[in-house]
Amino acid sequence: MSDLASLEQRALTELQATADEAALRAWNTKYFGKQGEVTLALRKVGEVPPAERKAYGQEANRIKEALTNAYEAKLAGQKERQLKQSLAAEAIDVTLPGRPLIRGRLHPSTQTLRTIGSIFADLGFQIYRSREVEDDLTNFELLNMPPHHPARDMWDTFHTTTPGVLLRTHTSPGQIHVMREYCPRPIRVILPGMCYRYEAITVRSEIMFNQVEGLAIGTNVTMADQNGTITAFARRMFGEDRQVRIRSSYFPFTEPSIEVDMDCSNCAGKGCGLCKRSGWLEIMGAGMVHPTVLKNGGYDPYTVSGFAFGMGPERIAMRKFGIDDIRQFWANDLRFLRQF
Ligand code: FA5
Repeated sequence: MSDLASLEQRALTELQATADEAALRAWNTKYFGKQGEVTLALRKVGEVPPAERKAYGQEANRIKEALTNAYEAKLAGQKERQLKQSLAAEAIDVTLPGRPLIRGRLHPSTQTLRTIGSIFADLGFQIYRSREVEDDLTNFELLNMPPHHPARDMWDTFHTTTPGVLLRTHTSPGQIHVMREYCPRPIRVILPGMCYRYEAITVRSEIMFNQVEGLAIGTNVTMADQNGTITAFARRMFGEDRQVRIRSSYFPFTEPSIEVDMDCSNCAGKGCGLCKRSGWLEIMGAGMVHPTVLKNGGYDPYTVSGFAFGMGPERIAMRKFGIDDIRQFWANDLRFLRQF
């Protein structure tokens, strides 16, 4: 019993003397490890004469518990001290202002596409996404341009190495995809997206540019519907007092075909540098869907009719924002892009 008492005293004194966590753990191994002094003392219960065994066992257990409690209290204190120290040493100054994030913005083409989309949404048009890689059949033939048709000269094309597969030159092949998907139901959609043409790059022409195609098909759709839709669009896009001029034109996939001009927003029709002194700016090509195209889409041209149009959002953005060079759109120059 006296061994136990001196063991407890010694262990407590040594525990008080430990200065860090490593020393604490070493103390724990010395007293509570497999060969630790407390472990051995407990194991000795069997060797104690039976008369003293009970008292010895009780005392040994009390000491074990007292030392374990003291150890755990000291360990917790030690951990708390360490945490306080590291909080003091690695203090974060939460009053420092954060680093400002550079705010992105939408590309002027995207902004224009969204404006166009929302105007046509108000007119009841849905957006239909169509592929940029097309075949010759859909980009040309089904739009009433068989091979060797002279109208193909209007659209110089990027061909892929797979014969007959090309980058679409306009969004019009999308008309075929919508018609074949919707037939025989009526249609009112716009088809926005990239087009590609093998052309000389100038201040007005790029080799890749967006178009927004429009297509409305149903019974009794007339040129009046077409002109009303286009005029409503032009006024929402460019101003309520805009005048629209319809000229006759030619596209193989519309009959009759028209070209739409709007009075120059810069000079209100008086004539200036922007409109080349004519007072008018061209905004899109359009027309009544050609019977052959309706047939290729699955519709009966004797019972339904429709109109289609195609415009260039970059050209529209140029007018709206006063941009004088279309090459700026894909030049990735932040000085240009930050202005919108
Ligand atoms: C067409 O592409 C016809 N598919 C439009 C159409 C659709 C007519 C439906 C009738 C019915 P066009 O080649 O004119 O037509 O192009 C239409 C618009 O695309 C032009 O008014 C112009 O705004 C834009 N565009 C054409 N080529 C370029 C180019 N190289 N760079 C930038 N914009 C272009």
